[in-house]
Amino acid sequence: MKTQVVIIGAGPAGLLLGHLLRAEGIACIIIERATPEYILGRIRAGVLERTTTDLLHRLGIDARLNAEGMLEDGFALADGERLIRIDTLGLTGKHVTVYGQTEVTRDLMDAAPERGLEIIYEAANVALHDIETDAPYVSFEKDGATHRVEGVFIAGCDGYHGPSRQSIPKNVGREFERVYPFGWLGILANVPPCHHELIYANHERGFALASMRSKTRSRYYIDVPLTEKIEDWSDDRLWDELAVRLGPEAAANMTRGPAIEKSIAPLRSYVFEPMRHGNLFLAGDAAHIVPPTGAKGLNLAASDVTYLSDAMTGYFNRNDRDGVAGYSQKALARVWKAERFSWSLTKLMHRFPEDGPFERRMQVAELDYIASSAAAQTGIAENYVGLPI
Ligand code: RFL
Ligand code: PHB
Repeated sequence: MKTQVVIIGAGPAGLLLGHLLRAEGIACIIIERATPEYILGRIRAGVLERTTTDLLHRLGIDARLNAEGMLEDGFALADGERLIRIDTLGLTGKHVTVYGQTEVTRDLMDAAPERGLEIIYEAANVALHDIETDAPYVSFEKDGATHRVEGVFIAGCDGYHGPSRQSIPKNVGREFERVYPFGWLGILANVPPCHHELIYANHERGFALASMRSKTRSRYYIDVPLTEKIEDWSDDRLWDELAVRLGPEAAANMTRGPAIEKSIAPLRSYVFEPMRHGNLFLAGDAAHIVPPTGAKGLNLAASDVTYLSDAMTGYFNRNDRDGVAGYSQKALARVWKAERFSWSLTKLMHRFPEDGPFERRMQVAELDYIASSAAAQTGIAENYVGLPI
């Protein structure tokens, strides 16, 4: 098989890129290891930046987003005593939208056939070849046969563990990494949210987040040591812990219910530079990971593929090579700012085991400063709604 762009991975990065390229008449194929059901079963992001919703509007894949997405005017930081409200709408003129990654992915998958976007699911042993040449290709196995797809470019949208980044020789790239000493234990339940806006809490027992998917479905998280086992967290134990960490007001409004999903995700900051090697381009989690505290992961995948589709469109439709040459640098400039924001909010809102009384006082002072300063709140709001693309 021959195409223009071979995309590996049908997560948000790969699906968005595929649609953006198809909208410009560029041929592409997505090769995905898992089944659609498996991908849709993963509960991940919940908050979309304006930049991401703008992209879905631009693609016209927004009917459900418009009907079901919840526009949020702000969110709160809880410091154990009070709620510090960050009025994102008032401070930046922008909302964020609560609309789950599962729903975004489903909408993009459903729109694929009518837009001529081919997705090959359940492809085994996906491997990249000759990425440094003008004739790169991807091989995979399916239905007992080995297949080969040739393209001008390969887009590695296969997440943190996928083969794309790993096919880049070790000596040409540089990794930057910070691993955190805790994970987030998340629960999804069909109960109304305890508050109309998200609450990020720094309590003496640890971090908690009250989030939501709709008016009848809530998503909550607490941080736990990485040694913690999910079997040790009954629903009751988790609800009790959430009630303590989120504080009396949220607890009073919290409706408990059985978990429809419960899992622990490790936290990591990671960047791989450069995001291009030869004719392979990395996008989304394949190139970088942020801790979820800033709600940036999916949104960064969306900004990467916006840059990448513009670059590839220039190459194929206007014979302009500057875009592909500048992709990595342009994407990384935005990635690093989101890394900084996610890392700083993680540091501010979590109790690190290695921290002593000095670090704690720093958190208290910073939260107090944020509570009293419109300038500080504006900085947080501007990053939370998403920096310009
Ligand atoms: P994905 O979603 O991991 O998709 C990669 C796809 O590649 C496939 N793949 C392969 N395909 C072929 N061959 C192989 N060998 C392959 N190996 C892998 C995989 O099956 C998969 O389908 O990466 P992508 O597209 O870059 O998207 C990134 C986002 O998924 C991620 O950044 C976010 O979920 C992060 N995230 C959040 N982001 C936000 O913007 N807002 C949030 O509120 C938010 N909350 C979260 C999050 C991530 C979380 N977890 C579990 C990591 C909350 C959590 C708990
Ligand atoms: C979520 O709803 O899953 C969510 C929301 C905000 C975050 C992280 C996760 O910062």
